Amino acid sequence: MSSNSFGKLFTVTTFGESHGPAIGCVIDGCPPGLAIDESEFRTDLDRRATGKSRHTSQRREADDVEILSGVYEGKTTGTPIALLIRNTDQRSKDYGDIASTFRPGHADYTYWQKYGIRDPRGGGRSSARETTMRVAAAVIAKKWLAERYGVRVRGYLAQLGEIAPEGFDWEAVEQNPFFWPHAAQVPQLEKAMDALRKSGDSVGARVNVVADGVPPGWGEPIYGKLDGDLASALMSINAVKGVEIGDGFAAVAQHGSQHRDEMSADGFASNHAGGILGGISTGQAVIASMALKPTSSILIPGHSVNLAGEPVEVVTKGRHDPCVGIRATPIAEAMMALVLIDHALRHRAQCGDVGEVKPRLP
Ligand code: EPS
Repeated sequence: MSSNSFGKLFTVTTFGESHGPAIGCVIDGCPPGLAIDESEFRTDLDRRATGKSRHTSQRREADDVEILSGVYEGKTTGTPIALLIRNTDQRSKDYGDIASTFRPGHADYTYWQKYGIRDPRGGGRSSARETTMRVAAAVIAKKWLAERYGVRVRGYLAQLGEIAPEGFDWEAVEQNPFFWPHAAQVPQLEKAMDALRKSGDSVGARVNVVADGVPPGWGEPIYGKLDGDLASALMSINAVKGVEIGDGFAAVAQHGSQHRDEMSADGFASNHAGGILGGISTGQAVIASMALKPTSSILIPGHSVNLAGEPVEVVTKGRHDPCVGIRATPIAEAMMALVLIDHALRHRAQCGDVGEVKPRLP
Protein backbone atom coordinates (compact mmCIF):
# COMPACT_ATOMS: atom_id res chain seq x y z
CA MET A 1 0.00 0.00 0.00
CA SER A 2 1.61 3.29 -1.02
CA SER A 3 0.92 6.88 0.12
CA ASN A 4 1.66 6.29 3.76
CA SER A 5 4.18 9.13 3.90
CA PHE A 6 3.42 12.80 4.42
CA GLY A 7 5.48 16.02 4.11
CA LYS A 8 8.46 17.05 1.97
CA LEU A 9 11.22 18.00 4.44
CA PHE A 10 9.62 16.87 7.71
CA THR A 11 8.39 13.52 6.46
CA VAL A 12 6.16 11.24 8.51
CA THR A 13 5.51 7.65 7.47
CA THR A 14 3.03 5.67 9.55
CA PHE A 15 2.51 1.93 9.63
CA GLY A 16 0.38 -0.61 11.44
CA GLU A 17 -3.19 -1.80 11.78
CA SER A 18 -5.78 -1.40 14.50
CA HIS A 19 -5.56 -5.08 15.49
CA GLY A 20 -1.94 -5.81 14.56
CA PRO A 21 0.79 -6.08 17.21
CA ALA A 22 1.75 -2.40 17.01
CA ILE A 23 1.44 0.90 15.19
CA GLY A 24 4.33 3.21 14.53
CA CYS A 25 5.90 5.98 12.50
CA VAL A 26 9.21 7.10 11.13
CA ILE A 27 9.90 10.85 11.10
CA ASP A 28 12.64 11.86 8.69
CA GLY A 29 14.04 15.38 8.49
CA CYS A 30 13.50 16.51 12.08
CA PRO A 31 16.00 19.28 12.94
CA PRO A 32 18.73 18.09 15.34
CA GLY A 33 19.09 19.31 18.91
CA LEU A 34 15.44 19.32 20.00
CA ALA A 35 15.09 17.97 23.53
CA ILE A 36 12.43 15.24 23.60
CA ASP A 37 11.47 12.62 26.13
CA GLU A 38 8.98 9.75 26.00
CA SER A 39 6.92 11.36 28.78
CA GLU A 40 6.22 14.40 26.57
CA PHE A 41 3.93 12.35 24.32
CA ARG A 42 1.55 11.59 27.19
CA THR A 43 -0.63 14.71 27.19
CA ASP A 44 -1.59 14.76 23.51
CA LEU A 45 -1.93 10.98 23.24
CA ASP A 46 -4.28 11.02 26.24
CA ARG A 47 -6.28 13.88 24.73
CA ARG A 48 -6.86 11.74 21.61
CA ALA A 49 -7.23 8.34 23.29
CA THR A 50 -10.30 6.13 23.46
CA GLY A 51 -11.99 5.27 26.74
CA LYS A 52 -11.50 8.67 28.39
CA SER A 53 -15.24 9.29 28.76
CA ARG A 54 -18.45 7.33 28.18
CA HIS A 55 -18.97 9.29 24.96
CA THR A 56 -16.16 7.65 22.97
CA SER A 57 -15.03 4.14 22.06
CA GLN A 58 -14.46 2.05 25.21
CA ARG A 59 -11.38 0.35 23.82
CA ARG A 60 -8.61 1.02 26.35
CA GLU A 61 -5.21 1.27 24.75
CA ALA A 62 -2.18 2.17 26.85
CA ASP A 63 -0.72 4.28 24.02
CA ASP A 64 2.79 4.20 25.49
CA VAL A 65 5.37 5.54 23.06
CA GLU A 66 8.76 3.88 22.62
CA ILE A 67 11.43 5.97 20.90
CA LEU A 68 13.46 3.47 18.88
CA SER A 69 15.87 5.79 17.09
CA GLY A 70 16.87 9.35 16.25
CA VAL A 71 17.22 10.56 19.84
CA TYR A 72 20.51 10.48 21.78
CA GLU A 73 20.92 11.68 25.35
CA GLY A 74 17.44 13.22 25.20
CA LYS A 75 17.94 15.21 21.97
CA THR A 76 17.00 14.62 18.35
CA THR A 77 20.07 13.80 16.27
CA GLY A 78 18.71 14.66 12.82
CA THR A 79 18.50 10.97 11.90
CA PRO A 80 15.17 9.17 11.39
CA ILE A 81 13.07 9.09 14.54
CA ALA A 82 11.15 5.83 14.89
CA LEU A 83 8.23 5.75 17.32
CA LEU A 84 6.35 2.61 18.30
CA ILE A 85 3.09 2.05 20.20
CA ARG A 86 2.06 -1.51 20.94
CA ASN A 87 -1.63 -2.39 20.59
CA THR A 88 -2.77 -3.80 23.92
CA ASP A 89 -6.58 -4.02 23.80
CA GLN A 90 -7.84 -5.59 20.57
CA ARG A 91 -11.09 -7.56 20.55
CA SER A 92 -10.90 -9.03 17.08
CA LYS A 93 -13.76 -11.50 17.50
CA ASP A 94 -16.22 -8.58 17.21
CA TYR A 95 -15.32 -8.39 13.54
CA GLY A 96 -16.18 -11.97 12.53
CA ASP A 97 -19.30 -10.82 10.65
CA ILE A 98 -17.59 -7.86 8.99
CA ALA A 99 -15.08 -10.19 7.29
CA SER A 100 -17.77 -11.45 4.92
CA THR A 101 -19.77 -8.27 4.41
CA PHE A 102 -19.36 -4.51 4.05
CA ARG A 103 -20.50 -1.83 6.46
CA PRO A 104 -22.51 0.78 4.53
CA GLY A 105 -20.62 4.07 4.58
CA HIS A 106 -17.31 2.42 5.57
CA ALA A 107 -14.02 1.94 3.71
CA ASP A 108 -14.56 -1.86 3.92
CA TYR A 109 -15.96 -1.86 0.38
CA THR A 110 -13.39 0.40 -1.28
CA TYR A 111 -10.38 -1.35 0.30
CA TRP A 112 -11.80 -4.63 -0.98
CA GLN A 113 -12.32 -3.21 -4.47
CA LYS A 114 -8.80 -1.77 -4.56
CA TYR A 115 -6.69 -4.55 -3.07
CA GLY A 116 -8.84 -7.67 -3.31
CA ILE A 117 -7.80 -8.41 0.27
CA ARG A 118 -8.31 -6.61 3.58
CA ASP A 119 -7.73 -6.92 7.30
CA PRO A 120 -11.31 -6.65 8.58
CA ARG A 121 -10.37 -6.55 12.26
CA GLY A 122 -11.40 -3.08 13.38
CA GLY A 123 -11.12 -1.82 9.82
CA GLY A 124 -7.39 -2.65 9.78
CA ARG A 125 -5.42 0.21 8.31
CA SER A 126 -8.55 2.31 7.73
CA SER A 127 -9.24 2.47 11.48
CA ALA A 128 -8.82 5.82 13.24
CA ARG A 129 -6.30 4.00 15.41
CA GLU A 130 -3.71 5.12 12.83
CA THR A 131 -4.21 8.75 13.86
CA THR A 132 -2.39 7.96 17.13
CA MET A 133 0.90 8.12 15.25
CA ARG A 134 0.11 11.45 13.63
CA VAL A 135 -0.54 12.90 17.07
CA ALA A 136 2.72 11.37 18.34
CA ALA A 137 4.73 12.80 15.43
CA ALA A 138 3.09 16.18 15.95
CA VAL A 139 4.23 16.33 19.58
CA ILE A 140 7.71 16.82 18.14
CA ALA A 141 6.45 19.27 15.48
CA LYS A 142 4.49 21.35 18.00
CA LYS A 143 7.45 21.57 20.36
CA TRP A 144 9.86 22.68 17.61
CA LEU A 145 7.38 25.24 16.23
CA ALA A 146 6.78 26.66 19.71
CA GLU A 147 10.47 26.88 20.63
CA ARG A 148 11.74 28.16 17.31
CA TYR A 149 8.90 30.50 16.26
CA GLY A 150 6.47 30.80 19.18
CA VAL A 151 3.78 29.06 17.13
CA ARG A 152 0.85 27.62 19.10
CA VAL A 153 -1.64 25.23 17.50
CA ARG A 154 -5.00 24.77 19.25
CA GLY A 155 -8.33 23.28 18.25
CA TYR A 156 -11.84 22.85 19.55
CA LEU A 157 -15.12 21.15 18.72
CA ALA A 158 -17.12 23.77 16.82
CA GLN A 159 -20.34 21.81 16.27
CA LEU A 160 -21.77 18.48 17.41
CA GLY A 161 -24.69 17.47 15.22
CA GLU A 162 -27.10 20.41 15.40
CA ILE A 163 -25.51 21.92 18.53
CA ALA A 164 -23.24 24.95 18.04
CA PRO A 165 -21.28 26.85 20.72
CA GLU A 166 -23.16 29.72 22.35
CA GLY A 167 -19.99 31.27 23.78
CA PHE A 168 -16.24 30.98 23.42
CA ASP A 169 -13.40 30.57 25.91
CA TRP A 170 -10.12 28.77 25.15
CA GLU A 171 -9.83 27.95 28.86
CA ALA A 172 -13.01 25.86 28.72
CA VAL A 173 -11.80 23.69 25.85
CA GLU A 174 -9.43 21.50 27.88
CA GLN A 175 -11.84 21.17 30.80
CA ASN A 176 -14.45 18.90 29.24
CA PRO A 177 -14.27 15.64 27.29
CA PHE A 178 -15.64 17.26 24.12
CA PHE A 179 -13.05 20.06 23.65
CA TRP A 180 -16.09 22.35 23.75
CA PRO A 181 -15.41 26.10 24.11
CA HIS A 182 -18.45 26.98 26.26
CA ALA A 183 -18.64 25.22 29.65
CA ALA A 184 -22.33 26.00 30.25
CA GLN A 185 -23.36 23.78 27.34
CA VAL A 186 -21.50 20.66 28.48
CA PRO A 187 -24.55 19.11 30.25
CA GLN A 188 -26.54 19.58 27.02
CA LEU A 189 -23.81 17.74 25.07
CA GLU A 190 -23.72 14.93 27.65
CA LYS A 191 -27.47 14.52 27.36
CA ALA A 192 -27.42 14.53 23.57
CA MET A 193 -24.63 11.94 23.49
CA ASP A 194 -26.33 9.69 26.05
CA ALA A 195 -29.52 9.70 23.97
CA LEU A 196 -27.57 9.07 20.78
CA ARG A 197 -25.69 6.13 22.29
CA LYS A 198 -28.96 4.62 23.51
CA SER A 199 -30.41 4.93 20.01
CA GLY A 200 -27.43 3.05 18.52
CA ASP A 201 -26.90 5.79 15.95
CA SER A 202 -24.05 8.26 15.31
CA VAL A 203 -23.70 11.95 14.45
CA GLY A 204 -21.33 14.28 12.58
CA ALA A 205 -19.27 17.18 13.89
CA ARG A 206 -17.14 20.20 13.03
CA VAL A 207 -13.66 20.83 14.45
CA ASN A 208 -11.83 24.15 14.15
CA VAL A 209 -8.07 24.51 14.44
CA VAL A 210 -6.08 27.72 14.83
CA ALA A 211 -2.33 28.38 14.69
CA ASP A 212 -1.14 31.59 16.34
CA GLY A 213 2.33 33.03 15.83
CA VAL A 214 2.90 31.81 12.26
CA PRO A 215 5.19 34.38 10.60
CA PRO A 216 4.40 35.69 7.12
CA GLY A 217 5.92 33.79 4.20
CA TRP A 218 5.21 30.11 4.87
CA GLY A 219 3.65 28.24 1.95
CA GLU A 220 4.61 27.99 -1.68
CA PRO A 221 2.80 28.86 -4.88
CA ILE A 222 1.33 27.10 -6.88
CA TYR A 223 1.16 23.42 -6.05
CA GLY A 224 2.59 23.76 -2.56
CA LYS A 225 0.11 26.26 -1.17
CA LEU A 226 -0.16 26.31 2.59
CA ASP A 227 -3.95 26.11 2.34
CA GLY A 228 -3.72 23.36 -0.28
CA ASP A 229 -1.47 21.27 1.95
CA LEU A 230 -3.66 21.98 4.98
CA ALA A 231 -6.76 20.90 3.11
CA SER A 232 -5.05 17.70 2.01
CA ALA A 233 -3.74 17.04 5.53
CA LEU A 234 -7.09 17.59 7.24
CA MET A 235 -8.97 15.68 4.55
CA SER A 236 -6.63 12.71 5.17
CA ILE A 237 -8.12 12.30 8.66
CA ASN A 238 -10.67 9.48 8.89
CA ALA A 239 -14.27 10.57 8.33
CA VAL A 240 -13.44 14.12 7.17
CA LYS A 241 -15.72 15.18 4.32
CA GLY A 242 -15.11 18.92 4.15
CA VAL A 243 -12.40 21.48 4.91
CA GLU A 244 -12.63 25.25 5.08
CA ILE A 245 -9.85 27.85 5.39
CA GLY A 246 -10.88 31.15 6.98
CA ASP A 247 -14.43 32.02 5.97
CA GLY A 248 -14.43 28.99 3.66
CA PHE A 249 -17.77 28.37 1.97
CA ALA A 250 -19.30 31.48 3.57
CA ALA A 251 -17.17 33.42 1.04
CA VAL A 252 -19.66 32.35 -1.64
CA ALA A 253 -22.24 34.86 -0.39
CA GLN A 254 -19.81 37.66 0.49
CA HIS A 255 -18.78 40.76 -1.48
CA GLY A 256 -15.13 41.71 -2.04
CA SER A 257 -15.58 44.78 0.11
CA GLN A 258 -16.66 42.49 2.95
CA HIS A 259 -14.24 39.61 2.50
CA ARG A 260 -10.96 41.51 2.02
CA ASP A 261 -8.91 42.05 5.16
CA GLU A 262 -8.02 45.74 5.16
CA MET A 263 -4.53 46.76 6.27
CA SER A 264 -3.06 49.63 8.28
CA ALA A 265 0.13 50.21 10.22
CA ASP A 266 -1.73 48.68 13.17
CA GLY A 267 -2.19 45.40 11.30
CA PHE A 268 -5.04 43.62 9.54
CA ALA A 269 -8.54 44.80 10.40
CA SER A 270 -10.03 41.28 10.07
CA ASN A 271 -9.09 37.71 9.11
CA HIS A 272 -11.57 36.38 6.57
CA ALA A 273 -8.67 34.83 4.66
CA GLY A 274 -7.76 32.52 7.54
CA GLY A 275 -4.20 33.85 7.60
CA ILE A 276 -3.33 32.73 4.06
CA LEU A 277 -3.22 34.72 0.80
CA GLY A 278 -1.99 33.20 -2.45
CA GLY A 279 -1.14 30.04 -0.55
CA ILE A 280 1.33 31.95 1.69
CA SER A 281 0.86 32.87 5.37
CA THR A 282 0.08 36.54 6.11
CA GLY A 283 1.33 36.53 9.70
CA GLN A 284 -2.20 36.37 11.08
CA ALA A 285 -3.67 33.33 12.79
CA VAL A 286 -4.01 30.39 10.39
CA ILE A 287 -7.59 29.15 10.73
CA ALA A 288 -9.06 25.93 9.36
CA SER A 289 -12.26 24.00 9.94
CA MET A 290 -13.23 20.44 9.08
CA ALA A 291 -16.49 18.51 8.82
CA LEU A 292 -16.58 14.91 10.03
CA LYS A 293 -19.25 12.51 8.89
CA PRO A 294 -21.23 10.42 11.36
CA THR A 295 -19.49 7.12 12.18
CA SER A 296 -20.53 4.33 9.82
CA SER A 297 -20.10 1.54 12.42
CA ILE A 298 -23.51 1.74 14.11
CA LEU A 299 -26.06 -0.55 15.77
CA ILE A 300 -28.95 0.52 13.50
CA PRO A 301 -29.43 -2.29 10.98
CA GLY A 302 -28.60 -1.27 7.39
CA HIS A 303 -28.78 -2.92 3.99
CA SER A 304 -25.59 -4.20 2.40
CA VAL A 305 -24.22 -7.16 0.47
CA ASN A 306 -21.94 -10.05 1.39
CA LEU A 307 -18.87 -11.25 -0.51
CA ALA A 308 -21.13 -13.22 -2.84
CA GLY A 309 -23.09 -10.05 -3.64
CA GLU A 310 -26.18 -11.33 -1.80
CA PRO A 311 -28.31 -8.93 0.24
CA VAL A 312 -27.60 -8.88 3.97
CA GLU A 313 -28.54 -6.76 6.95
CA VAL A 314 -25.55 -5.27 8.78
CA VAL A 315 -25.38 -4.34 12.46
CA THR A 316 -21.90 -3.32 13.61
CA LYS A 317 -20.83 -4.61 16.98
CA GLY A 318 -17.56 -3.58 18.60
CA ARG A 319 -16.37 -0.52 20.46
CA HIS A 320 -17.08 2.51 18.34
CA ASP A 321 -17.31 6.26 18.72
CA PRO A 322 -20.88 7.53 18.31
CA CYS A 323 -19.25 10.81 17.18
CA VAL A 324 -15.69 10.61 15.89
CA GLY A 325 -15.50 14.40 16.04
CA ILE A 326 -15.27 14.27 19.85
CA ARG A 327 -11.75 12.80 19.61
CA ALA A 328 -10.73 14.65 16.46
CA THR A 329 -9.50 17.95 17.95
CA PRO A 330 -5.97 16.72 18.79
CA ILE A 331 -5.79 15.01 15.39
CA ALA A 332 -6.67 18.24 13.55
CA GLU A 333 -4.05 20.08 15.62
CA ALA A 334 -1.52 17.39 14.73
CA MET A 335 -2.11 17.68 11.00
CA MET A 336 -1.92 21.49 11.17
CA ALA A 337 1.38 21.26 13.11
CA LEU A 338 2.85 18.74 10.67
CA VAL A 339 2.00 20.97 7.70
CA LEU A 340 3.42 24.02 9.46
CA ILE A 341 6.75 22.45 10.43
CA ASP A 342 7.16 21.15 6.89
CA HIS A 343 6.54 24.62 5.44
CA ALA A 344 8.74 26.30 8.06
CA LEU A 345 11.63 24.10 6.95
CA ARG A 346 10.81 24.59 3.26
CA HIS A 347 10.67 28.37 3.69
CA ARG A 348 13.97 28.35 5.56
CA ALA A 349 15.58 26.24 2.85
CA GLN A 350 14.64 28.47 -0.07
CA CYS A 351 14.08 31.92 1.44
CA GLY A 352 16.02 31.87 4.71
CA ASP A 353 18.37 34.58 3.37
CA VAL A 354 15.52 36.95 2.49
CA GLY A 355 15.00 37.80 6.15
CA GLU A 356 12.30 40.16 7.37
CA VAL A 357 10.80 42.36 4.64
CA LYS A 358 9.32 45.84 5.44
CA PRO A 359 6.60 46.78 6.05
CA ARG A 360 5.70 43.89 8.34
CA LEU A 361 2.29 44.30 9.93
CA PRO A 362 1.96 43.48 13.61
C1 EPS B 1 -12.31 2.80 15.28
C2 EPS B 1 -12.99 1.78 15.91
C3 EPS B 1 -12.61 1.34 17.26
C4 EPS B 1 -11.98 2.50 17.99
C5 EPS B 1 -10.80 2.94 17.17
C6 EPS B 1 -11.28 3.59 15.93
O1 EPS B 1 -11.61 0.34 17.29
P1 EPS B 1 -11.43 -0.91 16.36
O2 EPS B 1 -10.32 -0.52 15.38
O3 EPS B 1 -11.04 -1.98 17.31
O4 EPS B 1 -12.72 -1.15 15.68
O5 EPS B 1 -11.67 2.12 19.28
O6 EPS B 1 -10.00 3.84 17.84
C7 EPS B 1 -8.87 3.43 18.43
C8 EPS B 1 -8.57 2.18 18.72
C9 EPS B 1 -7.97 4.55 18.72
O7 EPS B 1 -6.93 4.36 19.37
O8 EPS B 1 -8.30 5.67 18.27
C10 EPS B 1 -12.64 3.14 13.90
O9 EPS B 1 -13.56 2.52 13.33
O10 EPS B 1 -11.99 4.02 13.31
